[in-house]
Formats: sequence, C-alpha cells, structure tokens
Amino acid sequence: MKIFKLLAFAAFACTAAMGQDAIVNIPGRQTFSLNGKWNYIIDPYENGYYDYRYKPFDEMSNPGAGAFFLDVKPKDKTDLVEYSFDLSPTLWVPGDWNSQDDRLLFYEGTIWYRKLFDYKKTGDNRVFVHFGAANYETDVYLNGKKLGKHVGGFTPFNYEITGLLKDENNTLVVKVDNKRRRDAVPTLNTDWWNYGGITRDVNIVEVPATFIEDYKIQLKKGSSNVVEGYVKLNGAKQSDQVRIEIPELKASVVVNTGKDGYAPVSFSLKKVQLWSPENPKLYEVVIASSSDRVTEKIGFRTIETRGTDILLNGQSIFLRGICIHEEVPQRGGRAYSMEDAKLLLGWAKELNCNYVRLAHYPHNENMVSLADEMGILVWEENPVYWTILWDNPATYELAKQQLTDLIRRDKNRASVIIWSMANETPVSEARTNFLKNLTEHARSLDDTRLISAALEVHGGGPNTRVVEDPFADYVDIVNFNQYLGWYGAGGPERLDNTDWRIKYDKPVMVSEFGAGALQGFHADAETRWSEEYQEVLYEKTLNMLSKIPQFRGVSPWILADFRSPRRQLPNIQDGWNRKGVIGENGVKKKAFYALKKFYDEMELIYKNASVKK
Ligand code: GCB
Repeated sequence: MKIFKLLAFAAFACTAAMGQDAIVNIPGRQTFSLNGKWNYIIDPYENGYYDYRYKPFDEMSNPGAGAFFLDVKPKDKTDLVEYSFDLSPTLWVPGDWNSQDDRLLFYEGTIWYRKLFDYKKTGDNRVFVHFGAANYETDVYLNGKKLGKHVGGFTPFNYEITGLLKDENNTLVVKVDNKRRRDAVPTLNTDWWNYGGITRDVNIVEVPATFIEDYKIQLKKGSSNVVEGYVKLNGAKQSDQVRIEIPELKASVVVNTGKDGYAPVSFSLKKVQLWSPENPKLYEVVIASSSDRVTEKIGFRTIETRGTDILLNGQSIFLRGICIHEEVPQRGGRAYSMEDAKLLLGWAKELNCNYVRLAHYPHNENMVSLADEMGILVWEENPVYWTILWDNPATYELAKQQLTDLIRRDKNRASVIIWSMANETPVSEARTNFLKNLTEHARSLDDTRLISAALEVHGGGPNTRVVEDPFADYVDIVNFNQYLGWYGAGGPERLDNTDWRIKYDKPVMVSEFGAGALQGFHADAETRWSEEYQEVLYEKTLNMLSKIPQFRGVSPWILADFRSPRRQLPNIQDGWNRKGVIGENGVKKKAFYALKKFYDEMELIYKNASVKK
C-alpha cells in the first residue's frame, strides 16, 4: 500500500514537473487578467508545504492539503492556525518581491501568494491559468487542489482548470521559491539579482473545446517566399481543417490535421516585403479551425551566414548591439511591462542599435514583440551560465526544457535571429557535449535561426589573445566576451597593442566588453570608475576589434547599471554592477555617446558597401 502511494506520488510529481505545453500567443486569445494585488505570506521554513516532520503535505493522501489550509480562515482548521491570507499584506503581480517590500530585498526562499476571483466561462469552452513566468520553482493550487509544479524562472507555463473552476470565489494559491540550487539552471553563482516572485503576467485564458494550441509560420530555411511551419490543435476533435491566411498578401492555404491534431504547413507568398530594421513590416496572419480563430502579426525575413558574413535578407549586415538585463534601473526591479520594454529598447534605438542581446535568460514577451515592431534584431539566451553541473542528466533536462519553452514561445518573431546556448562556460568535455546536445535540440526545433554562445578567450603570449573553443565548431557565429583594460593586469593602454588570433572562417562577434563607471564621477581617463575611463575603454576597444577581419557585430556590456549582490564596493557600487552606459538613475554616461558615434559610422560604412554592390 505504501509503495503504491509512493508510486502514485512519483507519477504525479513527474507530470507536474513537466507541466503542460504553454499555449502560444496569449495576447491573441480571450483572456481575463489576474494581475493586480495578491495577498502574500513569507514562509522561510516552508511551514505551508511541510508538516513538522518535514513531510510535504503534497505527498499525503490529499495532495495540496498544506496549501488548502492556507486558503481557509484560521478558525476553520486547526493546522497552521498562524496563517491568514485575509490578514496578510499584498504584493503587485506581475513584479518581483524584492523591490516591493524592504524586508525582501535579499530574500531567497518561499513566498505564498493568493488571489481570489470569480469567472464564468461560456458553454463547453476550456479554461487555463497561464503564467508568463515565476522565479524559480512554482507550485500552483486552485480551490485546494494541486495543479502542478513548474521549474525555471523565465519561461511561460499553464494549467487547465476547466474542471475545478467555480463561477464565484475561486482561490488560486501559488508557492514561489527562488532559492538558488547547485543543480539548477542557472546555478548558485551569477552576477545578477535573484529576483523572486510572480514576475510576469497571470491570465485566465478561455479557449474553445478544441483550440489552436501552437503554430509556426515562418519562411522556410533558404527561401525568401515559401512559408513553412505547422499548426497543432488541442482537444477532442483533433482531425479538422485549418485555414492559414495572410489577407494583405492574398495568400492562404488549408491543411488537414491528423489524429494527433498536427499538420505541416507550406505555401508561397507573392510580393512579400521582407522584415528588416529599416522596414519592420509585419503582416496579420489568421489561423482558423472549425472551432477556433487566432490572429497574430508576423514578419518574414531570412537570416544566414556565408563565410564570415551575416546575411539578413541576403545582404551583409553589421550587428550594432547592446546587452540588456531584464531590469528597470530607476525602479530597481525586474522589467515586465510594455512601458518597460519601450524604455529599454528606446534607449537601444537612441544608441543607433539594430540589435540587442537579451542576457542571460529569456526576457518577457513584450520585449520581443516590441523588437518586432521597432525593427531590432534579437539574441535570446538560455540561462546556462558559468558553472552548470555538466555531468548531471537532470540539469541537462532543465536546460533543455527552458530552451524548448523559449523557442516555442518566440519562434514566430522575425526579430529573433540568434538562439544562444550559454554564457562563459569553462571548456571541458562534459560541457562541450552538454552544449552540443542543446544545439542539436535547438536546430531540430528551429533550423531557420542562427546558433551561438558567449565563449571565453585565453592568452597566447603577452600581446596576443586567442579564441579557441571546441564548441565554436558547432555554432553559426563565434561570439566571445572579453574585458581587456578592465579585468586583469593593465588599463586601456593594453588595447592599443593586442592582436587577436581567431582561426574560424565564420562571422565573429564580441558578445561583451565593458568597464565600470559611476555616473557623474568625472576624472582623468586613468582613474577607474570614472566616466572618462569607461569612455576611453570603449573607444580603444572598438578600434581594436575593428581590426579583426571576421568582426561582424558587438554587444557591449551593458545598457544600464543593474543590481548584483557580488558588487559591494562602498560609495561606488553599493550593490550595483556599474558597467552600464546608462546609470542607475537613467542618466547617460560618456561611453553611451562614444558607442553611438561608432554605430553611426558603422551604419554608414555598411550602407555605402551595399550601395556599391
Ligand atoms: C561577464 C558576464 C556578465 C557579468 C560581466 C561583468 O563576463 O557574462 O554576466 O556581469 O562579465 O560585469 O563582469
């Protein structure tokens, strides 16, 4: 009996960890927002999850019991009488908890959230609760029943709640735990703030009994007019006819889904205007089955490499980029809204960027939809950062799941051109295999985009730097991070006499360089932390990199100062990484203008070169 219970629990835990595939294009669906104020209980010892013998309530005969007790008024139950959501304060969702309550700035642990809501669905429609993301482990309970557990801090997930939903007085309880873990992705050690909480939108999504769960509508690899992709239905009526239409182009096709709800899609476009930074043209695409209809704006473009060139729609392009963390410095917290995206990408545009590196994990969806509209190319990154447990199969599965979910979410975004596998990972056989397997997986899901990773550099003598990494053989673009003139011996003068040895016949980009500067601190260019030091380092680095023959783009570190617990130098850092070209207060530093000047020049050079051709 005991064994049976254990097995039953193991099966539950397994499906829970995997979750259900997230529905794509939430803005294109019928939704009811659960954003707003949620009551919360800080639970560092996880009393709501474990009993006094440290046995999870979820493993008992009534999974979700612990959370259920948290739902009800203290006087109704004897267990956990110390807790009351009704008497608890509120946090704003979406949002990290660290920036909303002074007591939580450094908090790493469990917080319980509760939202009460009424919702009346129509007919035999189905209903899901969808989370844009919550960091890092999330257990979800509705009306006292466990829906599942999701692992991973930056990707969407949803649970079907059709059978549990009541017209009135629904209680949604969510346990979020942001404790760092050695075997997690990312792992214990990062250079950013471990913001916890329900950091992105929460929506109730209502769909027909059989609905369009997912689709890919993109140009076929190597073609500038053939659309290739698929549609996938979810529901009882899997075999159906689905029409895909682009009214503005008078293009359409009808496909028949099989018993698994899946159908490949292929059709050609006449006179399509290709999406580019200069002309970020998006077309309305309509996808309609016999019971569901979804629309989305999608752009069409090609991206490939040829020798050392990156070709966008067949034209050689230089990627004028900047790295961005998902953080609004003035607020000192996670970015989540369209307004936040406008601020961050607006700054990138002011720099004359045509490209951004969204570091070091998947950012919220507003960033990529706005990038589509603004014509900004995007690098998206899996949070495989520094010292992951390369030999642990479960860690690999976590990395793979997060990459899968990211590609599922953003595969229809024209702006996204690069999937990055990792950042600054130390070379070893286990690590290279790990990244190689991830790469093969990414290519199997999406062969239309480029694969890269931020690699490391090593010395090859006093004035030589070498880029040589076995993983470089598997990527389309060789990217590396380098901090000459900041980390290591010497200052910016080192940048005047360093040569680069890069043997790869591939485009080369520099995914990071930079220097710390406190906005408003002025001194000579030899004084660390001054705006002048950072400015000169930018000028010299850009000059040095321009001499690398395969140099096709750069994303300096970083757009704005960001919080990091590793950065504690008093009066200078005070908990902030100061490598932003914009200060924590939103004020631009001198390096901002040095970078913009370089980008204005590069834009001209590439424009003239394309005119000559
Ligand atoms: C790096 C990391 C980045 C750090 C940066 C720094 O190489 O990729 O996450 O924040 O250096 O400031 O040292």
